[in-house]
Amino acid sequence: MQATTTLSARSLHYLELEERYGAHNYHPIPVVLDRGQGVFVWDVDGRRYYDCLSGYSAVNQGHCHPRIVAALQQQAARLTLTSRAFHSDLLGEYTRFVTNYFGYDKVLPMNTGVEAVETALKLCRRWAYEVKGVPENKAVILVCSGNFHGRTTTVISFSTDPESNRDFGPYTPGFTIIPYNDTAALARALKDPNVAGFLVEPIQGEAGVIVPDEGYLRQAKELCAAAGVLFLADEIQTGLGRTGRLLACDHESVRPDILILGKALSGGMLPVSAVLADDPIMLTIRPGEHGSTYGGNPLACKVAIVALEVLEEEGLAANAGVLGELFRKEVTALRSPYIAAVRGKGLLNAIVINHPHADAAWELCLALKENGLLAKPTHGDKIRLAPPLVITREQLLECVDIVKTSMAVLENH
Ligand code: IF1
Repeated sequence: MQATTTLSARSLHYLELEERYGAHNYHPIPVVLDRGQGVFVWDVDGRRYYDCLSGYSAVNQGHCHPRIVAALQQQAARLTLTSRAFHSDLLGEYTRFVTNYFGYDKVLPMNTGVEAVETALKLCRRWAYEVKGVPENKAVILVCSGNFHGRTTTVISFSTDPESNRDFGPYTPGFTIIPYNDTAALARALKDPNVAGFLVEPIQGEAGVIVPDEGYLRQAKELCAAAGVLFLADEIQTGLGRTGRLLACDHESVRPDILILGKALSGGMLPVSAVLADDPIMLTIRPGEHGSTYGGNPLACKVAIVALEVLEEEGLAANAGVLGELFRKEVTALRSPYIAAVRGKGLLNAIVINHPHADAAWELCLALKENGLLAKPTHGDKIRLAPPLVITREQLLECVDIVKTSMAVLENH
């Protein structure tokens, strides 16, 4: 039985506009949303859904969190952008707040996640030449197969996913790819004296929520430290409470040399990203050597302060830890023959579908949508389920019920 997805004339109208006038760089689930609040979003026909993607973990605080919206509105009416040609009161306030919040000397504010990743790569290379003494243009940064760090030309240069990098060459050199969750491979790669850094996702999100072995991050950090190599943690998706701790690295008490944040740093209001590091690394970039028009703008600073306050004051990391355990326990208890595995940490989880048809995960997502839950497959047979961290126990159990009900579509598929 195919999951029938019925679209109203109103929804079709918007899909047609996108089809006609928008680039075709995505294949979305066929639903047109026009409102969000907390864990819920509504489509243009007023149907309500649990948002189990959370804007790819950008709305950890829930859609349109009232305190964050109020901060956005108030600052938007006062001062939104000065450029870094001048100082602003909020940049000073924000830099103090965010460096104290995460325990680093300095922050370099950017906008999108991939801009922060690019910034971290430049910082790591600059440190390698100026501090470690790597010969000019010889710096190597280690990355993992299955990585996803964004879509700029340099970042896709070290992607192992053809969908991300086919026909976008020539690629940026200076990266060595090693297997994820493999400390022996890392140790071997670290023998190269030109290695400047190791860039890693504490959990690989896009690859299908791949959780490394307990101890991997700690051992990797120790190997990097012993080799005089920087440990760069991309916490853009795993950070900010998503996995049950403030940072996914906190599960192993690992302090990255360079910490990369994005997405929920603004609670889903606007692109805000950040790179944090201590002075010996951060001060290798001097005035005029890096920046961006909107980086550190007053609006972003104000919103980020409140988004981080909400995260802490509402205990969202702890909630993610408790409800994530419950989610994996309840889904496992379904004992569905169509679920090969459920894995994750906190409220970053994925269900691996076991079904002969290649489109089974997609069909299941269409059925989930019909039953009031939005999710999307990643890499074919995995469905990422990552609701906002404000979800309640009752709401989470209702989501599990929706998953249970929707599995029926796979029986006759
Ligand atoms: C898309 C994926 C998720 C990220 C990590 C950096 C970035 C991302 C760990 C770049 C962004 C987004 C991008 C979006 C879909 C989504 C995604 F499927 F692409 F991989 F979440 F898993 N590091 N991830 O997850 O941040 O520049 O986008 O702000 O490109 O389709 P960005």
